[in-house]
Amino acid sequence: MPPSSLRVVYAFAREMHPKTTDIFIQYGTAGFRTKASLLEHVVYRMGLLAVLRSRCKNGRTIGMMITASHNLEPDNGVKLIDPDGEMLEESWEGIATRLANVSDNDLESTTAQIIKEVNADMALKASVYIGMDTRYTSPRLAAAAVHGVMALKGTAKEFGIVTTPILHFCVKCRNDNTYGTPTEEGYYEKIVGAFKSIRQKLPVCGNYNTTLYVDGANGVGGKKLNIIKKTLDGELDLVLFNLGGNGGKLNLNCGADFVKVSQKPPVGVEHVPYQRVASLDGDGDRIVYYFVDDSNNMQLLDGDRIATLFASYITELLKGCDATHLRLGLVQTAYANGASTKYITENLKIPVTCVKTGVKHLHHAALSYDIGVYFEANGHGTVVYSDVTKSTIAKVAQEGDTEQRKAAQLLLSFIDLTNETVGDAISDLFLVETVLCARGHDVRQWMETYNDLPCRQLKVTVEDRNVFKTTDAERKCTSPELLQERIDALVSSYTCGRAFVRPSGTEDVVRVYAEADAQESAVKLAEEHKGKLLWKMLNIRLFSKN
Ligand code: G16
Repeated sequence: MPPSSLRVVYAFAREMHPKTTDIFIQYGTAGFRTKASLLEHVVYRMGLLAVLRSRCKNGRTIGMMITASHNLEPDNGVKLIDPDGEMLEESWEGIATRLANVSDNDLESTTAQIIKEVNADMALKASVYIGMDTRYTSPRLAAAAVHGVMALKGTAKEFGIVTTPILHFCVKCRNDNTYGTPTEEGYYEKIVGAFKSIRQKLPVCGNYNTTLYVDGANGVGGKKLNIIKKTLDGELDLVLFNLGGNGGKLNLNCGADFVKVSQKPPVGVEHVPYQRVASLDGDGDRIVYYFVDDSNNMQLLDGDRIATLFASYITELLKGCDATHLRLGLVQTAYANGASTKYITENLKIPVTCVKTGVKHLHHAALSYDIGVYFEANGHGTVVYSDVTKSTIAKVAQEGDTEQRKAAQLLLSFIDLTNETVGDAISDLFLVETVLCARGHDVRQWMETYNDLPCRQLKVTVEDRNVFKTTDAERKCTSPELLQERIDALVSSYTCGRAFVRPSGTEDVVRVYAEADAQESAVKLAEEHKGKLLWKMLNIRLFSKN
């Protein structure tokens, strides 16, 4: 494609997706997120960038997902997916931010500069897969994405409404046909097929009950489970709530983020004491479990619990396969409950790595293990397995003794059931159900493994969240000045106290996390931070050493 034809990049922008705001926007934790009305030009430009990324990857397919995941309905967002189904490489985030913020008049020249910088061969073909969530603003943004791809003569394929993880899966399959078929049906075939194959090997036993209630957050995940439900042949009886009808609003007082942060059950779900409930988020990439007890108190089984469940079960299977030389590790973030980290290291004896928030960070750290289990406490996570792991287990499944072959076949199906590209609520749901079924456990037995330290999470709205800088996997604040000293002073008066603050990368807020030995203390500690933070922001100059 000759550079002169970049004229169309400007023409499309000016005529169809003009930049109508000067508000600076940044590629954050999971792409660009803001009010949907501010995003059309950004999504168009990300269509351009996706084509360049595809050309830089020799024409391999790149994904573009239109979603603001756990955010409320008026927001939307866009993120790019790399050829292996992973999040966009971090070094391109700055390029994305630059392209999103230039004026329409500078768009043509900036595109030309970027082509030169990244050395994109414009003669190559380019392929971009586009998916969207159920937000009413998504179709318009998906159209802008297609126009961006067309403007640079790439080929766009639209998947319509899909969960974020389904799109990640399809991108991976398109570039690596050993992983599966790159269609929504191909995803169902792989995941449901693996689940049924496991169920044939594991009879339902003990206290495990095949009924599972699901809170669909009024988003796409519940809708897709409604399709899957019909194909489960009674292996799992899904009772679905919050599917988007009856005026239910996306993520509003429901969904994984609401349940985790507010520590309350969602609206719209019927509650029966001790019945397992899985709560998904708006685009189906996060999941937490909970139940209400007979005093109507909610007991949460969050991402940390799911991670420990997976890690302990995989450890058992590795022992069964006599393959304990394979290194299993767990990756968490600062939000991981201190009790879970203690349980993993002291009881399960599994190494733990702590990284910054954002699945991209967890995913990369997990790849350093033969088997890497990664989860954020908010329910975003999955498991990744190295090629050596897969070939070792496949060999045991062929050549081991009867017991070893049995364990290896179960582990191979467990691997097949995992969406290794990214955290996936649907795949995780079937994995959790597999482990509980294998152990014959109900939610009380799952809960008994360790006791969470009481914790509290709050949001603080500040004038400029960018003044907050952190280090040590976000466990320490380096800016504003003196803030960390104050946090340390506050925490020191609490038993088992721990707290941190960090700027969100998906919402215009600063997040506060606190834990302590008692619920009232955790709440008090978080509230104290909130108070201090606001005061700090209002009086920022008073604290400056200058
Ligand atoms: C996204 C990211 C997660 C992150 C969450 C909150 O989730 O994929 O890794 O934990 O945002 O991030 P922050 O605290 O920076 O706002 P989702 O489900 O919204 O895509």
